[in-house]
Amino acid sequence: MKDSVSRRRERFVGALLGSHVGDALGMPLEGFSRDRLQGSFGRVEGMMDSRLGIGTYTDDTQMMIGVAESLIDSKGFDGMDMAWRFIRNFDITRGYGPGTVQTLLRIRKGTQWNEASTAVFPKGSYGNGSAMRVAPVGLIFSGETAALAKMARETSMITHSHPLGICGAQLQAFAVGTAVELDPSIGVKDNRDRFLDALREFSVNLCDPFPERIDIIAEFMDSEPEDADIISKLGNNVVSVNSVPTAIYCALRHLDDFRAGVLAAVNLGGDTDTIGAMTGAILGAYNGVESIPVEWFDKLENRRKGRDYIISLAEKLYDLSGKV
Ligand code: R7I
Ligand code: MG
Ligand code: MG
Repeated sequence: MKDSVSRRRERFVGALLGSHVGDALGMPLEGFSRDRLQGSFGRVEGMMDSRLGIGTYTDDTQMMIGVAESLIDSKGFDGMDMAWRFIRNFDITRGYGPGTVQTLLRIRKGTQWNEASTAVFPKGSYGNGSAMRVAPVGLIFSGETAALAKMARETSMITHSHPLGICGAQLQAFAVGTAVELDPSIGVKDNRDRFLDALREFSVNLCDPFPERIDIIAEFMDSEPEDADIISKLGNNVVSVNSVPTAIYCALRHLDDFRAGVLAAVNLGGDTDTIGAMTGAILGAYNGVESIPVEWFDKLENRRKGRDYIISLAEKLYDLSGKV
């Protein structure tokens, strides 16, 4: 049996690579409604080729890399440094949200990192762009709820300063942090209950309608909702409140089965790469990198800042955790 240190390190790697896997699985399908997806492909069961190539990540993983790089090199949060990581890594072909593009352009032209996010939306964006990249924060602050919430807020402020954008990032970070803290040997049923209890307690401090979305997730756990129900009650689009709870639901439903969870997420259609990435981060944090199917692991893009680089970032985050 593996010792708990190496096991925890594998779970950090699982979270970051789990995000890459979910992103790459969803990338060819982003924007397809569930019905169009079903009509075109039937049920998706594996990684498909697409415009960027099989196993390639999008803005979700590219920005998560920026969050991790900045936390590691700054040994904590430095807003200007993180913003510039986003700018230096930026590759438009990976498919960025319009608000994020405009915000990063502003910062590049000299606006302060915490003043640029109203570039497009006067109250800041409530897209899911700050939740999709936040897994590193959940990992290094797992078990430290106040610090996790503060750090998730700060990383969100760079591009997503709307309260709903911030709360979405906080909830996703908390889900990743909770997943990495739970002991899988306790059993999936008990862990699901513990996870839900933790989410309920955490969501009390989040803006509406996040708390009620957690209640819906809990109700869904006691039933077998159809995809149409999940989409109508939790959502599957680029808005944070209509995607973070959906990813958490998919992860909780398949808590000990990485493959089933990310496939459930991607097959809902809509913002498939992002809901896939967020689900993959949670499930990778719970189950570890070994839970990622080998045929998917082998297909992950491994050029500059690809799979091996992401693994090295996860290991550095592990070394940093508890020290910031
Ligand atoms: O959140 P963001 O970075 O986009 C992320 C998405 C993911 O699916 C990625 O995979 C990538 O494809 O893009 O980009 P934003 O532009 O900040 O937000 C996304 C969208 O949410 C916007 O284009 C709007 O449609 C919507 N939105 C808002 N609409 C009205 N008012 C976000 N904030 C607002 C708002 O305040
Ligand atoms: Mg994307
Ligand atoms: Mg997306």
